[in-house]
Amino acid sequence: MESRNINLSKFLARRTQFMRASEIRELLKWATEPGVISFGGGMPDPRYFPYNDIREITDYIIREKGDKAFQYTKTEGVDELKEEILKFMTKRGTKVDNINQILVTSGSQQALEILGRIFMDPGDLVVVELPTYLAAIQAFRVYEPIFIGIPMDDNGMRTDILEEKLKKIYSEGKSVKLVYTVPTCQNPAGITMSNDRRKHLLELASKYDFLIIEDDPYSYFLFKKIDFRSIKSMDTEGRVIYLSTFSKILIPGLRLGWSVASEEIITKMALAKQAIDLCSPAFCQYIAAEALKRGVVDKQIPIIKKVYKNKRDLMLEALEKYFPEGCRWTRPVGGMFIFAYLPEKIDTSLMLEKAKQKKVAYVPGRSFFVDGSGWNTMRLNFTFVNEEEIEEGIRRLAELIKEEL
Ligand code: PMP
Ligand code: G9A
Repeated sequence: MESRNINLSKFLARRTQFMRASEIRELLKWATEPGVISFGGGMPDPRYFPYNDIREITDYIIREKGDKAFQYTKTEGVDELKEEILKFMTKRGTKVDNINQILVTSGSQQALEILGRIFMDPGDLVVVELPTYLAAIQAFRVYEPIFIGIPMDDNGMRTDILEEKLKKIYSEGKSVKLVYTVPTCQNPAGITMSNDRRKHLLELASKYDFLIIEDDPYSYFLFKKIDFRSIKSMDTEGRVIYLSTFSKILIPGLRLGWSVASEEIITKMALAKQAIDLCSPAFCQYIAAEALKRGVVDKQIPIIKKVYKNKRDLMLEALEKYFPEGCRWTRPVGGMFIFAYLPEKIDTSLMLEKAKQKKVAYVPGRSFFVDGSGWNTMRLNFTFVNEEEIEEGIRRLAELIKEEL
């Protein structure tokens, strides 16, 4: 067929101008090639995937439940899975009243997109942490909110600063619609918000009438005993939309996450989901339900946690040994990431091309900041690499940084 060059931009919807590639997804194109030491994407260590369990479960599902598992299913999710999620959440301290408060999504990433879709109009004020999860920014941005970044310290989001901002915003006759937070083992900073701050955030939500999105993929991997409660578990007004995922506690290949919120919110989310993908894969949902039922998830969590803690320690040691003066980094209490601040003259986005040549990958930090800062920062994932690669990878990075100084 004859091919002609068309002017595509003439056809594209306005919202496409707000679409940006995720730095993490871009990295995947080269960071997983042989020889590259990748501190890039937040990928689990594949050596610890429960291959045998999943093989047995898959056989069982095909044999016993194939008719349902190979079929379309409800948009809200397979009831059997939602029952298991309810028990799992309750056991972990967040009581869910009934399964109508749960929506199964295609990864929690889909929930982020749905929440942008149902809640954000152009110009709406949305609060996020500085830094925050870049793919949440990516999902929300197409709906054109105005982001307000709130700094963090070792106790998480500075809710005192948020309160000051809220006072000012409301005195100008405006209002905040949503606060998005990753309160436990934050991505990218590894910080966990204290209980006092969580309570304060809820008080502010009530006083100033906004919703909270509590995104929680990592609370399973807390390396030291910290007393914390999910924000959702303290939510008496139905203001919190809680998100979690099977990606880190089972396998990301299932592409399954879940949301917990009031029935009213879940109904709206499900309506949006219908138009996106009708339902999440039933086959995966039956596998996840069975994995919860058989205790595979409960078995995986402590195994993975131990491995990740050791890797975090190895990375911290290597950073101490190799990174030059003028660099500082977070000491994460859990999760998968260390966040490093380099001397201000270094632009880590520009430096990435050289890192590629040295076969070491990291995520440039700028995309985690909604205020345009963070050009001199980088996120280092410590879970995907093998233990023996960590020191060498950090040595390569340190060499690069010294060359830039
Ligand atoms: N939120 C946060 C904070 C994440 O770190 C991730 C994955 N890295 C996600 C959401 C999305 O995870 P998934 O779609 O695999 O459930
Ligand atoms: O592969 C992805 O995009 C998921 C990983 C998220 C992250 O690295 O934070």
